[in-house]
Amino acid sequence: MKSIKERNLPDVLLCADGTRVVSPEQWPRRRAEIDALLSDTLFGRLPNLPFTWRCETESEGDESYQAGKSILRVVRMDVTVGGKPFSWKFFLSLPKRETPVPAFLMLMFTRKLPADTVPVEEICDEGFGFVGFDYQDVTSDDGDFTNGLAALFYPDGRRGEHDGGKIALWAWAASRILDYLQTVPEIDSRRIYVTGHSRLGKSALWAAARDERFAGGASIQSGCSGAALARGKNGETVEKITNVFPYWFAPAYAAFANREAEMPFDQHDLLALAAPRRLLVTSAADDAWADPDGEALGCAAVAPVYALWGLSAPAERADIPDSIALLDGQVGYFRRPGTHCFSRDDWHALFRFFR
Ligand code: GTR
Repeated sequence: MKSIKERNLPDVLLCADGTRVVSPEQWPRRRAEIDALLSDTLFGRLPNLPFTWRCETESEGDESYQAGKSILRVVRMDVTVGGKPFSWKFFLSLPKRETPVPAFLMLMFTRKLPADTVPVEEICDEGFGFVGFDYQDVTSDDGDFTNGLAALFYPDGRRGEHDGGKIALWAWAASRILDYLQTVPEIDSRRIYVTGHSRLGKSALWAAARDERFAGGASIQSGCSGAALARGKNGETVEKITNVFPYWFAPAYAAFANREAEMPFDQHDLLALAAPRRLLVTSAADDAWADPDGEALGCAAVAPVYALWGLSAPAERADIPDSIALLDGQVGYFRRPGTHCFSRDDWHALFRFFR
């Protein structure tokens, strides 16, 4: 594997005017620069339109839900953006505890509320609340910008070069649910972590990056344009991803196909926007398309940022075994054997890391 040095990454601590960030006090300025870079060139900016939100409980589970250990609530989110309305549903599963619980907000691949592809009962048994929504309930996973939230932001269904794509819209939806979660007494509002798998791992990283009310995030095999470094990447590349999924990103991103070395950022910049909050990156050993080594190096490359606060991230290693759990720092890295999937083992890493 190519080392961090060999990849010639842009210096995450170097401001555009040549000043170097050496203290936490200086970080917000650099943070704003990175946020602007990624907003313009990677995920895109959503048009700055006024919005409102309100939530309505649609149903509550009965006493037998999870053998009476937890409560279940299906909630409808009603938003207006630029005066136009749209609604979608999400669900909460919260263990009955005396004090507010930390919670995971998951962008999910299932329309079933409550989801049966996620070990919700086990998550609650571990003392975490679980909140989930189906990403395609927000807007479709394709190039059609005339449905759902996309239609509110882009009334004619068209986008400019730097406009936000579907990932930006899914992340925006996660932030609206976070607005509501801040008001839920059973949840500890200072400990809400956003997570998702693959394309939704990329979206979770962008949600955590943009919304500092998230106490952190966990990307599960987010790969290309997620946690994996673009320079020196194996498997999927900027060219491949922007050919097949141009609508996930700002149209401007495609200009960097086969020109990764010229990008003004790399994916450690995305991870840096989570600092100094908790960040977990996970890989599957057989997930060559995502590039597990590139994901591990992304974590190592963000270490200088976390070091500003005296916080640690996994150190760079030349060889990484198929099973490894580096879960003691403020940035964690986890790899397990097997293929591309948000598995039970990945959840166990989340429990250990966010406990
Ligand atoms: C793949 C895509 C990946 C990843 C994955 C997924 O087809 O190339 O970047 O996002 O989809 O979301 O499952």
